[in-house]
Amino acid sequence: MTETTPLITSPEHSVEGFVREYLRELNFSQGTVLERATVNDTYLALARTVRHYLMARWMQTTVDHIVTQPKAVAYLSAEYLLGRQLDNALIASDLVEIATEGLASLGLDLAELREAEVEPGLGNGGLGRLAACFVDSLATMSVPAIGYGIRYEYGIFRQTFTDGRQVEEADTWLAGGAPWEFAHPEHAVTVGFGGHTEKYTGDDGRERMRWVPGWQVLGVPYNYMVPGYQNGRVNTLRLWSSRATHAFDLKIFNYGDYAEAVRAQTFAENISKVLYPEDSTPQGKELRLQQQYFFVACSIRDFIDQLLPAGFDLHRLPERIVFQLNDTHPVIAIPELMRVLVDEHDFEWAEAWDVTRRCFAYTCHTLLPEALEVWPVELVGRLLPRHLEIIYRINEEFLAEVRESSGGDELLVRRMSIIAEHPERAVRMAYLATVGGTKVNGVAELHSQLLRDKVLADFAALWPEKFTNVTNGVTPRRFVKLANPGLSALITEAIGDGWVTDLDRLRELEPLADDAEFRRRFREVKAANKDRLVAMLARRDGIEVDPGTMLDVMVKRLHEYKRQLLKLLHVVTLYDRITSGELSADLVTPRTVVFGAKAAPGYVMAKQIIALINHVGAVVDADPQVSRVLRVAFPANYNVTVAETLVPAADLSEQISLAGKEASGTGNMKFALNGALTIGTDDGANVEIRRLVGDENFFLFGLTEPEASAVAEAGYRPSSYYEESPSLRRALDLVASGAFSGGDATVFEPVVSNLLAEDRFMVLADYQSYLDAQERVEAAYADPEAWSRSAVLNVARSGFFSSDRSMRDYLDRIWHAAPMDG
Ligand code: HBZ
Repeated sequence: MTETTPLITSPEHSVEGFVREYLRELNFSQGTVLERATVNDTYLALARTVRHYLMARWMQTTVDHIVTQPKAVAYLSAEYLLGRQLDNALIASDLVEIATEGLASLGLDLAELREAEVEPGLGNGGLGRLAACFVDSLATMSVPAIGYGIRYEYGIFRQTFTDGRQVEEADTWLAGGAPWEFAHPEHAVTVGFGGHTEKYTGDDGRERMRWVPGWQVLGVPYNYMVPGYQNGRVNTLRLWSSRATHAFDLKIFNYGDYAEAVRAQTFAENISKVLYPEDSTPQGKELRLQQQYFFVACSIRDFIDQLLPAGFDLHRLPERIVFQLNDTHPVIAIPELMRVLVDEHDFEWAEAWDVTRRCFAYTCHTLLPEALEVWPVELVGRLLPRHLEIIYRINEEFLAEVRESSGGDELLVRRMSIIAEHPERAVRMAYLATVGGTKVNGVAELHSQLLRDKVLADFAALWPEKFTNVTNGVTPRRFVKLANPGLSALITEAIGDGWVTDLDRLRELEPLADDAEFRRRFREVKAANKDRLVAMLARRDGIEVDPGTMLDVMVKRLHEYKRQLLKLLHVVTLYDRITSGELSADLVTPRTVVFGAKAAPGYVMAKQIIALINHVGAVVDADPQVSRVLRVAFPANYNVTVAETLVPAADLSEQISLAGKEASGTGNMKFALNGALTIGTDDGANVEIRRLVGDENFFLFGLTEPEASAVAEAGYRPSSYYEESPSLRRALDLVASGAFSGGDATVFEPVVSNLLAEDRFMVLADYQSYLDAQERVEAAYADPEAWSRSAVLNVARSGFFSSDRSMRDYLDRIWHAAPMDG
């Protein structure tokens, strides 16, 4: 057993203890007094105080990992969309009441301090948020795990609207102070780029290769606490920040070229400067590949050199670690580990390959071909010449295997090659990940099936046992307990508080769906959540919402496949029917349609759709007859913090992607868990949600995946739907007429003509089915008792979608690692 040093103890878990600690922080760390403190000062002092309560657990967890040397999970993700840290730290350490009371005794309001925190938005959307949920679950389940990623100085851009159009602003999340991070420059590691490779003869007389990088940067680790929920555990999230190496600037300083030295610094720091805001169409930018290699090289070095005991036999590496690759962004880690083992640790190629393959597993998050990363060979060769050689050799040996097992099927060989030949020679990262890891998983049943049958079919035929599914999940701590305190209290009163870490227990609520008093209280909670949302939208966005209306919510990245346009066509159709007199406003269920969506800055169509939503919203709101029953609210800068208020207030959850395009969705899970009913297609995890909550508690519409494929195969003609449906024609004509663009018919012409000519995601094909489903929604909503019964059943039957369950599935099917406690 390793000897370890004695550990600190926590501050006293009482109001007095808390206040003492808080004032000490305010005075000693913030260097101010209450009378002079700004809101930000009081927030920072609070964050540091709460941090202190978690510190002993963090140190203890770290020591336990050192002492017991368990098999650990390293989650490699270019994104962590964390959301605010304070609230989560408060619930994890069970300090909410103590802090509320303690602060109140000082004349401070916890709610106000909480608002001062700028969320770390180090991710684009679902994939980044999933990583954040997973590290939360791993900590709560006492799994020895570490999250590795990038400490972007600027996270996802802040969205504002000018004339309804998206404008991006830099996300300066670090500006107000960063109380949750711990920089460890003493553990910085060096990462090489560029240069060349050369043969040399080792001391043992063997021929070897080595990489002589052309330039280097430092990776400085920043540690963040990942507190488990009231279980005494705190795991670590380690994000890397790039710096210039000392050697580099010293050399230049010695030449006396001060300006050049400073330039070098900036150059190095650029690597972790900004998160790329493209969520599904990677642009193949050189800096992006630098980011990817930077963080995985740092992480592998960190694990091997610092976290393993000295003298550890690396042949046994798979006993101590599994690296989970969050999509293809970290896949360059596979040739990097090969390089470390072969070039730096003298492994034979075959030995190294055997170890490497057992250390990695790959999660795919997409089905869109344009989202599959490929890196031009020219770029990889220039930036990472040794890695390109290694990739070539991996490919050569792999293709020899394919040739042999297929009896020399050269077509198959070409199809499966890790190197694509057209349109340019490029490395297919998904193929490299599939060849170089033990397992490949999709993120919902349908998605995993389609991966096996379509995207990676040749690989699934070769290695059927490599393919598996792990359906996504979300953390009930953040998305129920913290976001929906009213519902949480109601659930806890009914079934106790075990559900927070064992979400299947929500099943025990099922009988209460038939209890009128429970349903009444459930509606009361929903109404209070709507009031909270209304207050937030008024304060934050100056948007006025009537809490008495049905809240119909579509929040997610703006992408054509997600079909915000379908939702918008529903709005336009309602508007048209009311203004034309076809439909009396009195017969329409009053609703507020809420959109939240950021578009990738270079995605022109997505940005036009945002403008169209805002313009339709303005016209709808300006019409007194229509706005009585229909409003459109589009708060700018949708993020995790907004989701936490919006999701618990929703009545209707819009999950309307074209079947076969949304890998899973995780927003869909958050809404169901908070008692919204879903209107959705048979896509991603919607399939599983519907199966669990029951057909009668879900509004299904649209083509199925096989149907959509068949339509595409036969030749989809969107204009035929336009010709055959008067209602669709009127909606599209209205948009095309300039009715939502001050009479200027050219503004949204590209949107309409794209729908009529191409409509890649079959909006027009699903339009009628969607409208019919919305009519069923209206009918159901008219009966509050039946609606709330369905809503309660949605909650009761959605326990499966806890990310704790996802983590159990990863542990059993992929990682073969175990929790520390029990
Ligand atoms: O990952 C999403 C999927 O679209 C969604 O269906 C799924 O639920 C979620 C979690 O599995 N994918 C993303 O969010 N993807 C990205 O954010 C992304 C970011 C950078 C890229 C490519 C994709 O270069």
